[in-house]
Amino acid sequence: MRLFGFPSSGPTAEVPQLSGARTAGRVGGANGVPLRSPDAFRAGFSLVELVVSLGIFIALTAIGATLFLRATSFTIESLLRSDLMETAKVAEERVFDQLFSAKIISLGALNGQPALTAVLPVELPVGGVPPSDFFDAAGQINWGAVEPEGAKLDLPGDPHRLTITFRPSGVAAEKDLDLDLNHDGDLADAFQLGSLAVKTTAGPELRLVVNRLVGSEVGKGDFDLDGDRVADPLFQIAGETWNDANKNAVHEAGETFTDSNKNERWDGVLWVNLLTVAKDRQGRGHSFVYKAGVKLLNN
Ligand SMILES: [Ca+2]
Ligand SMILES: [Ca+2]
Ligand SMILES: [Ca+2]
Ligand SMILES: [Ca+2]
Repeated sequence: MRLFGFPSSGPTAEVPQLSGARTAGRVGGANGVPLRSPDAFRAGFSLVELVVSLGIFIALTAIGATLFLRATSFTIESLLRSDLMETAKVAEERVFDQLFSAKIISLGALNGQPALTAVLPVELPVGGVPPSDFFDAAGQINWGAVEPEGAKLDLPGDPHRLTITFRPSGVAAEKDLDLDLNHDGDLADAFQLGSLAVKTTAGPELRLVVNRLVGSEVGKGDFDLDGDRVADPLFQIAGETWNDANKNAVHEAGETFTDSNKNERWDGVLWVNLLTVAKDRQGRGHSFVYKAGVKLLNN
């Protein structure tokens, strides 16, 4: 049976014929093989064939459309999740590029948000050959920041530092995202939503993870990002314990420490803990946690 066929057009075109009409066109041929008139080959298809063909066509179209929509939805969701991961990863890498050789000078709050301030080794003229160096004439590191006008020393009364902080721009509600972001078993909590801001003292502000970074829990502060029941602040300095004499959460020269690994110096790690969220086209919330640490050489 032909599933698909169309009658020829023009004056000789026929209307679809029923099977009974076809047999009327038969004539006897050699060896008893029935011959069909030329018109019989242009006979088209029967009404039953038409209905069956249409039914199959409609069913295949419906299945194809469903599969297409599911594939499209899956692709869009995958792209969103990939984007969430990528923005968090890029932010971590940009921050660590800056902090890899930095000296952390404070970990505190700026405008009520967690803020990390550091100085970096900067290359400055020292005279002679080579004409510039990361060390001064006495062999000390030139601590400062690269400002828009060039490398600057961080001096009392003339600060040049790098500050990384959280800039709030809205609120993310668990109920809206349908995600238990703080892993406490309910969807009743809300969090600040914003961006990671990176800025030198004189420089323009660079914003990362724009409007997708989750800050502190509204009314509570730090919370557990990854479900291990331990709070994960945006910035966290961990490592060997020390007597934090000036209470800035940073180990500095002169603050005594417990030298657990007996290498005669303080060993610490700066953790940057990021939680990113976004909603897909169907309104479903997605989240991604990215925690990474960089070893500090603060002494
Ligand atoms: Ca919750
Ligand atoms: Ca945790
Ligand atoms: Ca300290
Ligand atoms: Ca040590």
